Amino acid sequence: GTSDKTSLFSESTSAIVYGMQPRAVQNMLDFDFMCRRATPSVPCIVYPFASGMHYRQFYWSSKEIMVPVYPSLSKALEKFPEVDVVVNFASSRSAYESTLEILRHPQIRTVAIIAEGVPERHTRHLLRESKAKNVAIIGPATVGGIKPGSFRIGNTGGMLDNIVESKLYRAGSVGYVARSGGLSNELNNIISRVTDGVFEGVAIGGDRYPISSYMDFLLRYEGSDECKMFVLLGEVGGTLEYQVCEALRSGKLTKPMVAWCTGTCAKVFPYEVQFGHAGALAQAQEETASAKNDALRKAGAYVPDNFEQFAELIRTVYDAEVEANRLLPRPEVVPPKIPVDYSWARKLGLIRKPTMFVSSIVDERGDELCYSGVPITQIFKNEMGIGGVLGLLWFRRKLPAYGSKFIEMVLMITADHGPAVSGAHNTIITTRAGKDLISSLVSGLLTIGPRFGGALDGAAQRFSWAYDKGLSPVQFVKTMRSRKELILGIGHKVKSVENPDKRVTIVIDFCKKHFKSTKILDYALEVEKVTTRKKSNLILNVDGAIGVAFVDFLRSCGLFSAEEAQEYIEMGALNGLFVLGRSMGFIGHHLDQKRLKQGLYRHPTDDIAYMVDKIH
Ligand code: Q5B
Repeated sequence: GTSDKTSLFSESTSAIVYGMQPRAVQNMLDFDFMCRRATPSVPCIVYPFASGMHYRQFYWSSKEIMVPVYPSLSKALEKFPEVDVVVNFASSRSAYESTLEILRHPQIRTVAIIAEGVPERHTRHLLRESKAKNVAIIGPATVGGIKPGSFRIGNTGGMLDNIVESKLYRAGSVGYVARSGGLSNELNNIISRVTDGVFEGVAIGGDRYPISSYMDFLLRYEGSDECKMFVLLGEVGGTLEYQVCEALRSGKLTKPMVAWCTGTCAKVFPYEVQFGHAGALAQAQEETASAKNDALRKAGAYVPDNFEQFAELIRTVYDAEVEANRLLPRPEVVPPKIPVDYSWARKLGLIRKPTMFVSSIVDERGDELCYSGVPITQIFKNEMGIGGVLGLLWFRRKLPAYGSKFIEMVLMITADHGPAVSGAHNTIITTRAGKDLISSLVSGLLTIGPRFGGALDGAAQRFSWAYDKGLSPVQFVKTMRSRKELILGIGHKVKSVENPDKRVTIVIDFCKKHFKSTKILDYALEVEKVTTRKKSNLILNVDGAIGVAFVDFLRSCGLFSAEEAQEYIEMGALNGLFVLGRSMGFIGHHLDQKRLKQGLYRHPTDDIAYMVDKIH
């Protein structure tokens, strides 16, 4: 570590990240942990768009920690008086205003501005303000900088493996300044390979007028005993490198410097070439990379002939310093391991874990939502309809057209049967008690069961069982009577032989016309003949007709094995058809009551036989 007074960052630097950048914050915390810092460098985040103070979860190694998010910078600074750095991730539109706000707080000594494209008149104003207040500004248009072993600004230094590879978890002896954040990563890499590592590195930013110059940082490095040599990686465009030449000549900078300005190839173009950065454009001969390289060389810097020789030259200068006992290589340390992020490790195929859930009907993760593997656009293109969708979601099959039609028919005929039935009645009472749509619907649905609307599965099970057993209709009715069991699917409160249920006729006619077999339906109609002989309302009712017809469909359509067909019947899939269909009606009744503005219902007491005994 360092207690260097000239340094902007130390291993106790505390910084606010301004803007919602959870990835960058996590990167900073991971770096901190790797540097064996005692505490994380980001005690809080400031996000002006947050609706209130809240927390976000981050990792400190494998432990989860909560980092507070404040909408107001002042509040955050009040809470954390030790903070003196702000990493400003505000967009180019708001970077200026937010930096001015940051500069109003004397607590802040360093600001990194990440945004690219901040207007020049704004950066000039920020330059004046920051100089007047003696605040160091890094940027705009930069990843920032890094002080190995102490502090990293945002994403500087790249991914964790890069941090390890470039040994940024502990300080070396080489201080560098660069224009570009991208190239600063390259520098980290080069310097770690050919020397004992980076002391501190800053990318001043690629804009034409970065707020801080190379010299601002080089002078700090000059003042630090731990920084033994400099590396400068300049760029075509601008004249900042001449300030460095001047300082080398005047003796303001005394440590050995290896320098290179990129963009020497610009001279092979017959016109001005704008490189990646706004500032990377030579507007005069002196702004070309070659002119600046020549000047640096003349001023006493070590300048290679081309970029390929840059690394070797750094090595040579470093070795000479070591040889002359002016530089004692910093010892190597083993950094603590940072756990790999789960999602990252999974992506790389490094880990596997048993899943908690299995699901086999819908996959929404890809480009397109798929029902049982059929993309939603296909479903519409092929006009699969509600019946087709239900087939995919309930039975994981592309049903034949007549199967889809059958399902749609079932949903239509079960959609409603008036306000008097148990379910609609419940829905109406619930609505009139002032409840919402879902409560009213659910109240109605909860009445569906063995007596009302929920006899489809029971009918399917019993009739198919009797048929498979070879019981005659009379034997079946007798058996059920001896067991004291009602035959589900038989009987109706109001429908009878004299008042037949048209819905049942519709089902029978459809099945007779389209199904490959109607054996169970035929059997149920024979049973009906037996039961209606006893009482004319003991007809095959709508539940029963649909239930047995569905068994015929499952068994004869050719898409299901006998076991699969049986499984769906035992699972209780068929009552779902009534539930789904009747939901349309219940919702209708709810809306109807609302529309009619019906008040709270109370049942008349004269309609209730009170038989309450006196307790003596
Ligand atoms: N008996 C439906 O009964 C009802 C018998 C039976 C043998 C039977 C009754 C029943 C089975 C369940 C069923 C679905 C409660 C019905 C539906 C949707 C709906 C509704 C709508 C819509 C009607 C009189 C005599 C007694 C009984 C005997 C009755 N059922 N024997 N097997 N299944 N069925 N539910 O009129 O000797 O006199 O004591 O439970 O399939 O829910 O519109 O309303 O769309 O919303 O109250 O269509 O049949 O007759 O109970 O007084 O019985 O017949 O043992 O004999 P009732 P009960 P006994 S469709």
